[in-house]
Amino acid sequence: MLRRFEHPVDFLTHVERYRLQERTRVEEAVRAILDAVRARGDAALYELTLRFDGVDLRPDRGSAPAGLEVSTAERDEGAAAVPPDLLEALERAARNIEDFHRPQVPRSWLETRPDGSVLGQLVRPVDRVGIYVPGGSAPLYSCLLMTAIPARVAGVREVYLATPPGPDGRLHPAMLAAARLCGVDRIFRIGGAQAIAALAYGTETVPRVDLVVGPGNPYVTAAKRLVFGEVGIDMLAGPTELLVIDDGSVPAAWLAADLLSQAEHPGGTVILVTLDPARVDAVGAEIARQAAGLPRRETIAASLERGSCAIAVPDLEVAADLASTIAPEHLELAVADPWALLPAIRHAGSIFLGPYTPEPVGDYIAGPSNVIPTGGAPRYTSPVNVETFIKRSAITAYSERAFRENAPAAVRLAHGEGLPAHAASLEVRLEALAKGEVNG
Ligand code: HSO
Ligand code: ZN
Repeated sequence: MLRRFEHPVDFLTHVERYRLQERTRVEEAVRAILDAVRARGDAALYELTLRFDGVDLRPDRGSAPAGLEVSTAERDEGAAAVPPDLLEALERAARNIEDFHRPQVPRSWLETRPDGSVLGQLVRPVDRVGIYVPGGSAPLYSCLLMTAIPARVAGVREVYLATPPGPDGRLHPAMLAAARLCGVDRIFRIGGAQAIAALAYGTETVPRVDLVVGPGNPYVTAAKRLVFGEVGIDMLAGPTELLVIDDGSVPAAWLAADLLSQAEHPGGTVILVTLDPARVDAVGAEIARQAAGLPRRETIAASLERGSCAIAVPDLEVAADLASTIAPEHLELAVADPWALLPAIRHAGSIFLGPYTPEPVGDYIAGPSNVIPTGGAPRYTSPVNVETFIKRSAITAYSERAFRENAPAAVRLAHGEGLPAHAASLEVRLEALAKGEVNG
């Protein structure tokens, strides 16, 4: 059942408290893991993999498969084991993801000003990206497509995958097939905070990357926050969130199914904001009925008991305002006229409009990435996209005239800041020009 709040302030406090708890509770444990990998490299990775994933990957252990990196033979063998209909579905998803991201590629630009100076921006991709894909609770190969494809479209040279090994040390065949589809260069069977540490710091086996992307549990998310600065990160994409705004126009059974889809992720937060107080009970009853038949009902029950909740509000304006304040990862506008409501939404990671856009079309097939900021981060950042994998170098080329006209003001500013060596770099040129020592 969804915990019901009568007052918006209590409702918002509940959501924020849950998020804070999720952000901070694992930080100490994560620091210890990061330090171990930084200090002892591969040896620490083998130990932590044995401790957390229950598999001994040390090459001298005789257990197959061995090693932190997945061999070419294992990659081929795994990918070949994927049933054709699943492969076709992966290919369809890959096409849709590529189609959505292609038009996002930004262009470099240069502009020549009347004074002869040239200013601009040079767009360059990151060299090497490490993608983390969760695999413990479910092998989220869809997240691999949703990150590796925009990275490739952006022109990233080297794409690595880190994902936890299964109990037999192997990766899910569909993960390997997805990796082949999007041209992943190297695959490491490492999970959790230790995978983030390996990608960020580098070890004997894992070369350090420039940017770490991908979703993860609270350990992975805390690790990304702690390594940021040594390495770039996409954003903080922690346990999933879905907020549904409901005006009664979509069947309660459909909304219950949508909410359950995200409650099926460990630690998921699902929130119903409805115009009709009776719908809280109707959707709640449907949730209970449908959940009883789902194999992951324990995970679902835990998700529903923690951050999840419901509230009835007087009108759509209040609903949009509450949703924007929460800034959820996913927002469904399950209302008769979603386009009329859209302008009132200020913050949400990915927005789903109308009765035929349940959140899972975004998880798997529509095209926009399913790696989306959570925990309120949509207030200031975006889902993974081509821009995630590029940066822009500023370009400045002054002409003599531009220099003559602008340098004196720069000299004044430098003296004002008390930085005479800065001023001198400009003055030495201005003096030469004044003496006619240079012609240009
Ligand atoms: N809803 C998850 C992504 C996902 N769901 C992948 C299923 N597979 C976080 O946005
Ligand atoms: Zn999902």
